[in-house]
Amino acid sequence: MKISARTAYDCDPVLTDSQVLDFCRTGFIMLEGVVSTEINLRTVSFLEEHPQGEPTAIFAEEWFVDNVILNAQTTGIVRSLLGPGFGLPILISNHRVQCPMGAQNWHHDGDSNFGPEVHYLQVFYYPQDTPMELGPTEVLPGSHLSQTQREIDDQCGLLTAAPAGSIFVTAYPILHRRSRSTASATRNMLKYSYWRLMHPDRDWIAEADFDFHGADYGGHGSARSIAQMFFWLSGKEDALRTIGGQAWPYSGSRAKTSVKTGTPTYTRPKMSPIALPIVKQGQRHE
Ligand SMILES: O=C(O)CCC(=O)C(=O)O
Repeated sequence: MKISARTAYDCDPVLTDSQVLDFCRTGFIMLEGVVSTEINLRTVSFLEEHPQGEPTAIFAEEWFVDNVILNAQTTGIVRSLLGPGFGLPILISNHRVQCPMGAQNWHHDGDSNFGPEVHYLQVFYYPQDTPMELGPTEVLPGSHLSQTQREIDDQCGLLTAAPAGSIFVTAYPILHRRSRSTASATRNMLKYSYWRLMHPDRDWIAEADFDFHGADYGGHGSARSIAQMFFWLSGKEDALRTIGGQAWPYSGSRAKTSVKTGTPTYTRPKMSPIALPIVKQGQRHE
C-alpha cells in the first residue's frame, strides 16, 4: 500500500484493559525489533538518498508502508487506543543527526493538548541499532498527563536504547528529547502520528474480571488524570466522579476495608457517594 492522501485503516486490537490502563499511566509502549533487517536496511538506504527532515516521499514506497506504518504489532496497539478505522500518518519526520552531539531540551511537540482525550499517537521508529552512544530518544513516562514546567530540565527520563527495527508508541504530549550521543555516526529516527476517527469505546480486549473500582490508578498527583484518561478511552467519562483528596481513585482509597468509597458508577446519583474520603467500617466521617 502507498499513502497519497488521508487514509483510514482497520485491524484487530491487541491490548487488554490492564495494558490500556498501563499506557494511560506511562504514555509509552516499546516494541523491540519488530521490523525485519531487510526493511531496516532499505529504510536506511532510502534515508541516505533523502536526507531531508521530512522524507514524506517514503509513503509512496509500498515496502515501507506495508512493513513499518502497517506493522501488525504497532497497528494492533494503535487500533486498541484509537478505535476502529484510525487515520494513517500524513507526515513523517526524520530526526537525523551527525553524532556525537549534545542532548536536546525536553519538549512536547507542537499543539499538544493535555487532558484525558487521546486523539493522536506519536510513533517513533529506529531503522538502525540505537544504543546509548547514538543518543536514543529519552521520554519522561507520565509527563503526558498535565502541562509540565521547564524546571524538569534536570530530570532523567527513560532512554529508549533499542535494536534496529524497534518502534515505540507514545501519547502525543509526552515530554521527550534526543539524548546526548558519543559515537561518530549518522543517526536516523523516524517519527509520525496516527489519528482517531471514531468516538472512544472499550473495544479492545476486555478482561472478564477487570474491576473499574479496584484498578490501580496511582497515587496523589496522577491517579485522577490516569483514571480520567482510562474512562474517556472506555467511553465512560460520564461515569467518573471524584472530589480529589483521599477519595477514589487515589491509591490510598483502596485500603483494606469493605466500605466502597470512590466507586465509579454508571448511573448519575444526585449527590454522588463515589468520592467520599475513606472511613473505617463503623466510623463516621466528620
Ligand atoms: O531525535 C530524537 O530522539 C527526538 C527528537 C524529536 O522528537 C523532536 O525534536 O521533536
